[in-house]
Amino acid sequence: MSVAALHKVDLKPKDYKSEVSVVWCPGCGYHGILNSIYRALSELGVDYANLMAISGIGCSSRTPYFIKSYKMHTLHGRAGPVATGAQLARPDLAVLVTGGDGDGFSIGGGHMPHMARKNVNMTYVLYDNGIYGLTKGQYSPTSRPELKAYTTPYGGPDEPMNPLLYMLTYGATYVAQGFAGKPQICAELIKGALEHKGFSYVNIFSQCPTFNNIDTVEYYRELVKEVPADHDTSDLGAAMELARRDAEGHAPIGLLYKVDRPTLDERLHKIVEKVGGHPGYDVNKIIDLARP
Ligand SMILES: Cc1ncc(C[n+]2csc(CCOP(=O)(O)OP(=O)(O)O)c2C)c(N)n1
Ligand code: SF4
Repeated sequence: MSVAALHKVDLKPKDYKSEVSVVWCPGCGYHGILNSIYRALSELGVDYANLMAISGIGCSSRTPYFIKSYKMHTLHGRAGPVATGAQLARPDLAVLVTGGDGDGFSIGGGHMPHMARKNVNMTYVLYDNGIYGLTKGQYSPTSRPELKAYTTPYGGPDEPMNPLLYMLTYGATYVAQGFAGKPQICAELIKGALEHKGFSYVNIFSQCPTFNNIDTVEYYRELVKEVPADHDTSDLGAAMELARRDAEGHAPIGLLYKVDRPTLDERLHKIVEKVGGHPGYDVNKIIDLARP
């Protein structure tokens, strides 16, 4: 996140609520994630005049409506590229992307590697409920084959992908995982992600009681296990090992990986500086190059 947005105001979590009422089903894990976002913003003292919340399409992508900030509700799978544009145009803004597993890793899967690899200075919170919620329950890239869903009435024909392992492979500089049923941990992880300079990714397991009848709160409670206190968060190999899950199949929750690397806007700025670029540059010099 841009330092320009941090530690600027003294606001309570509720002060980040917009005037729009939350539309999610009762019992949806997204309520917990949203509250964790409010809490993280409040604890960091983020000035909402410098905050840009951007989403794709899905239940999770409704999040920006509920946050007091500048915002964009874009197209399915395209929140990341739109956010990259916003961040590069205004590196002083804090950019927060929210979206679902279908939005991020199905239709948006082509953009994920490049946001991470380029180390775009923004935070991506992915609400992972193992289903397409808004379109009434089709299986997603994180669904387990056991899930009998709308388009897979006999179960899924393939294995789920591993969001954490993908992001570690793509080169994200902050990779964490939470569970909506543990809002305190989620708030801490989102806070760390927002504070981090670089591409930060937080995967949050979240129950969809309306359409996913196997990834329940109880299932996730059994699934997750906190990252060991002695885990070295600068060790990529150790982070990948955790992401692959332990012998009992537990999914890690906590911070897996965090390193410092120059961000895309820093690198671009250096290039502009090197060539002496400035807003008043005479564009005719470039046009002249094309003359026969
Ligand atoms: C280009 C395009 N294809 C398909 C859709 C239909 N669509 C709307 S939301 C959605 C997926 C929602 O699932 P997910 O991204 O996991 O978010 P959730 O609703 O579970 O939060 C799809 C396929 C669309 N809006 N645009
Ligand atoms: S359909 Fe599922 S993901 Fe969407 S609001 Fe309802 S419970 Fe949440």
